[in-house]
Amino acid sequence: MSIQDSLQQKLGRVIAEASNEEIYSALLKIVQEMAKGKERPEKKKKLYYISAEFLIGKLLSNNMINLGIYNEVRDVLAANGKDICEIEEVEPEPSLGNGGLGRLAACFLDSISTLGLSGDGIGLNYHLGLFKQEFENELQKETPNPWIENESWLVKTDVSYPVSFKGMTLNSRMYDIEVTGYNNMTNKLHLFDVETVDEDIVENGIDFDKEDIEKNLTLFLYPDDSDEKGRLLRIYQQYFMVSNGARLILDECTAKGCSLYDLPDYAVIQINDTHPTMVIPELIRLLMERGMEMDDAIGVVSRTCAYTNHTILAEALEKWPLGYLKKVVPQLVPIIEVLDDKVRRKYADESVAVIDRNDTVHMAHIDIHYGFSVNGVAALHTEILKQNELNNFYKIYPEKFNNKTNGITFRRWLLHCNPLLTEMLDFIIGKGYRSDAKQLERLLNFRGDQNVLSRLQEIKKANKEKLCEYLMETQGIKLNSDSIFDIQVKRLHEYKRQQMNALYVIHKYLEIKAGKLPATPITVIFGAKAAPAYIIAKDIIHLILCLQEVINNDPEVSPYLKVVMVENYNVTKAEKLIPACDISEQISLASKEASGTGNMKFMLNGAVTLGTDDGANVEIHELVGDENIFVFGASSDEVIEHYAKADYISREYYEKDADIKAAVDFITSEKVLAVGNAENLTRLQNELLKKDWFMTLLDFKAYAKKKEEAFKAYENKNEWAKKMLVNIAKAGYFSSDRTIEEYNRDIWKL
Ligand code: 26M
Repeated sequence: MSIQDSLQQKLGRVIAEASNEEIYSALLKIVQEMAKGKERPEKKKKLYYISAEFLIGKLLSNNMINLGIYNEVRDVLAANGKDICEIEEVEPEPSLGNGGLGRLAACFLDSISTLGLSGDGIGLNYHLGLFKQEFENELQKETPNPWIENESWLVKTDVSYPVSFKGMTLNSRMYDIEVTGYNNMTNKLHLFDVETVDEDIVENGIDFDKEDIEKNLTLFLYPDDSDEKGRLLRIYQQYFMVSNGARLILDECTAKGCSLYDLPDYAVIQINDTHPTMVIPELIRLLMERGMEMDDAIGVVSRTCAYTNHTILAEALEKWPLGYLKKVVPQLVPIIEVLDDKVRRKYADESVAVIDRNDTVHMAHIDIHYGFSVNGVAALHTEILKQNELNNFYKIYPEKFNNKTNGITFRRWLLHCNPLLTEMLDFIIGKGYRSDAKQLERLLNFRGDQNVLSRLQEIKKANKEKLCEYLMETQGIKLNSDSIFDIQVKRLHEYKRQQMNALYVIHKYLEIKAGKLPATPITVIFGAKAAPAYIIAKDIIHLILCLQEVINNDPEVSPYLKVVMVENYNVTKAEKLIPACDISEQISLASKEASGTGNMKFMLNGAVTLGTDDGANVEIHELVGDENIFVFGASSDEVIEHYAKADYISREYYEKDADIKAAVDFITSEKVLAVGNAENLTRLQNELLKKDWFMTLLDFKAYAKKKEEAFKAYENKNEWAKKMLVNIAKAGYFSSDRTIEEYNRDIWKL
């Protein structure tokens, strides 16, 4: 049946007369039926990717692209007076992740299916995704973010397990989301839920009773990107996820005839950061319950589990007081004690213990001792793990450590979000790059082709215009599509240094006020959510919103400089912002950003990186060469040395440099105080002067200088277009298809 016919059949009437909502729900059903027909037959060995977060974003268009029906649907709709973009607007975004780690898991599922590998995701069915961000009085306000509607991608299954906590047993329910691969079969994302969850316990914003576990267990995705709160509930969530996951895995394997002693031949479990680490003691417990000796169980589990580390930030490394585990999951405590005991008998080094002298359980230590693989997410990150953060473990288990540089799915981050660029690429280098991303390098042959360079500029301009329209409609902000779009979008964190970008904005503002005008007007765009309990992060948002007020309303300055903070930055907004970007801000303090994946998305869409040699920026730098990236700032070695010597004093930089002083002083100037709060602004200023843990002032001058260089380079339109071209051409390496091939080759061996 043609798309036209099946759409009409589902709608029960002609397309032209149906509402966007009706069309959305009809398409959802069509896609689900098509995906069902492509389910993978069971294979002997399967990957289980366990993650507390899967930031999948909207699914309709992506699924249609992967099923190969997107263009036909778009054209059928258009022929009936409907715009596919408006249909897309109807779908709520499932924001089931905080940022990079959750989005990575989603890209991985896409690539696993696309490569035809047998692998499912296991996670939690949060009823409310990451909070919705609203701006009120130049401050972030959090409101609930529901995404489950009557018609949704979730398919209820008959899988259910009783999960026991101290003094309470909860019955689970498994829901599935079909994960369609590009031109291939489908795998599943299994999301576990409790049927007793009650959305009515949420009040004023995102508050709720933290102790009513039956009603709140899967109610919320934790909004903390690094600092922890409500930790007991977090343990409930984690155990619920892994206990369900472990039973599903054992059930599936036994159904395939696995004897449990050869579990590693049937299953490999990738542990996404330490959030699912309790799967290790839980599997040991379940195997013992099924009659296995403890030592055998430990051996089997250790050959099944592999661990990915995503951060070296100390505050983000999970450590649970043993007392918490006793309160929530006492059944795991004797097992964790044995795991600790075995380590202590073998290694005298206190720093590798599972339970430390303060009775705190170090979750990553369980993964490293009792998993067979430990990987970092970019070359530099893995080196830092080996040589610094996890050096004591690396000395014990050098063979376990390996690098898997992150990647992104080109289906979402090119084909879907940038149809104009996709069309051009199809035309000049053929469609092969869609499944073999390295073929993007063919674009290099067109470096001297004036038509191609002009077309790249036209496409960028068109994408900027589209973004302008969107921001006008959604936030009532008028932007100039002929200005340079300089964009920093990512979670708000001091190590990512949005505050350094904000200081530059002040610096530029003061320059313009003094009569020094930029050759081309500049638009600085931010998008970021701050963890609700992260005070300084919220103060940084406040500063940016105040600057937006002050600068955009200053008629002397606003023709040359505009600042915009996009409200509620999420996957959907990223898809609109990234294709419109000229300069990609990747300015973390070197050594702190494990990889970054936004940097890859921007590059793929023809933005030029302005960044530090940190995370995957290092690899971008190597691929595109010095001429096609703007790199500045202290190296990771220098930064690590500053920390070791504790010799960085931010005030010295403030006192000896007039530009730094002027920019920092401006934070509490009359102009800013007229629109903002003294409390927030003073606190932020003091943080920069007295602490500045992430060394903003250390790199500020180098940053400002490099940014001027980038702006100057932009003036030569043709040379800039060549930089765009090289960035796109070299982005192939960052396809998550490549990343997943490496995981499979070195770790999963499916
Ligand atoms: C912690 C406590 C309580 C609740 C949640 C958390 C928590 C949630 C997410 C802590 C960390 C979380 O994510 C860390 C993360 O996103 N790391 C990023 O991972 C990306 C994918 O590998 C990398 O590209 C980024 O550099 C890294 O910051």
